[in-house]
Amino acid sequence: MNIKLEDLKNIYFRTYKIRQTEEEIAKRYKEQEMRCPTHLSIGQELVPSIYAEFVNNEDYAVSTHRAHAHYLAKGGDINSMIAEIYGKKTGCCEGLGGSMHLIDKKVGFMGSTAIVGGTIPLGVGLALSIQIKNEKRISTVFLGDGATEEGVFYESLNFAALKGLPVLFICENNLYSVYSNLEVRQPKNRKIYELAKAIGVSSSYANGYEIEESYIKLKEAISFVKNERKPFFIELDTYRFREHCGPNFDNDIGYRPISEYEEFLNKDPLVKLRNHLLKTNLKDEILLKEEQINKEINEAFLFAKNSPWPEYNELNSYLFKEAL
Ligand SMILES: Cc1ncc(C[n+]2csc(CCOP(=O)(O)OP(=O)(O)O)c2C)c(N)n1
Repeated sequence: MNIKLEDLKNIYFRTYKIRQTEEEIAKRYKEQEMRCPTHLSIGQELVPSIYAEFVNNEDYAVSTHRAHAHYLAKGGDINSMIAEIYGKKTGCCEGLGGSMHLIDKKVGFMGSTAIVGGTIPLGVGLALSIQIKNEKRISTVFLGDGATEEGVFYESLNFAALKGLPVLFICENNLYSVYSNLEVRQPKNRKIYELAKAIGVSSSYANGYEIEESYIKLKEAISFVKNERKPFFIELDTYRFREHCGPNFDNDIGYRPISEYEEFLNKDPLVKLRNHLLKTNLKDEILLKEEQINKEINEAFLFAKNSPWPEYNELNSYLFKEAL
């Protein structure tokens, strides 16, 4: 592969950490201690893992209901994330938000919401603030293919193009919006990234299961926003292995063909990356690091379980920000 080994290792460890964290959530979900809905990214981890190679803590990012991968890739604190999912006071929203409301300002992860498309204008607004303050950082909006059907998507891209804002839109196209395939939601042969181009936002496409292609295209996209200080839209194909919301597999309900699911499962980039790295002379290092990551994840669950609940009377505490 035409990617430096050091970078490849970083990408793999990030992908592994996200996958294992979510596998652990799935495993423990039936204990009924996590009482909020959770949308897992299992199968979709490669794109945020590569993205993280080219941004730093100064750069902003916002995300969707499927936010765990983006939060962790951006360097978000895992203890705060798991505690948030457990509804604990030590969570990143003090336990009042749950899985879909993740935030870690220390690493520039500025939030996620359950409203499809809801964070698109927030990411554009962050880019406007960067422009006004003449800062070097960029803003990133993670969105799904379903969010491109919301009116706010068009308004936000239009505004970003008009003002020339340093914002990167990363559209993870996993083909589905809940149980509806793209084919029943958008006209045949429409390419989402071409739609962005028509609005005036430069754009590109990559197969999000091809490691090298995604690396090159994401690098180009981020360099463009960093250097040109203009918006860019990148669409990457991906796939989720589990149900839309929850820890289970839902292929039995018939909304997607098993053959399609198996096709993506067979080309799982995490497995591909791991096999590739195990063939190098770094096998011991890889296995040791995986063990460390597993330990970090287990400790995050212990931290969450042992953390206190928020007080009942704190329920309304964060509805309004106090006037300055
Ligand atoms: C404004 C709005 N409409 C509908 C919903 C219900 N809903 C939640 S997730 C989702 C699917 C979104 O699909 P996509 O943006 O492709 O993201 P994915 O779930 O595939 O990651 C829908 C329709 C919602 N939360 N908000």
